[in-house]
Amino acid sequence: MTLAYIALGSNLSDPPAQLQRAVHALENLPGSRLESISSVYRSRAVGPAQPDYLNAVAGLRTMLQPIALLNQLQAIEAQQGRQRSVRWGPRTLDLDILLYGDATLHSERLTIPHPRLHERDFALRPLREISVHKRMLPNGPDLDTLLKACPDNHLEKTNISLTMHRRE
Ligand code: ROI
Repeated sequence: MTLAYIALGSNLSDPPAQLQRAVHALENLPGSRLESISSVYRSRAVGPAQPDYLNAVAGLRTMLQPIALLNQLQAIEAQQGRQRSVRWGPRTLDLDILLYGDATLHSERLTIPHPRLHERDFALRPLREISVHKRMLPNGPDLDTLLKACPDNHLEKTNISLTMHRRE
């Protein structure tokens, strides 16, 4: 089992409900166990003008290989009405693999660690909140160092909380 960290983001169609549905979907992935979920943060959109985002990060212990995990995450996005029309446009749900254990991977569909993690405080802050190790990135600097160098997206912790249901 590998501990993967997944970023959740939404800025359309009731974002708190989108994130909660995504948490339930992650809990039901085959060969996986949802281990942790961060607080929910509000952030200004990076990219074209659009509504603010809600973002969070989940820790998922999984037997799925990275591409199989990506396929599962894209199926959840599709179930929640994600349309991939506009690049960097608003979305009902975005699920990105940030880290997969300490693996590095580079293929056409998937790069791990996530190639823009270091410039996204809306992923770094919730990741730091739930990560078990401070030094997370394979061969990279620790999360505090990355956060200090990261652009400010007016990140705010909200009091929205996401619920996990343990299956056993
Ligand atoms: N901006 C913020 N603040 N949060 C996101 O999750 C997010 N996701 C995206 C783009 C459009 C790049 N901007 C974002 O995919």
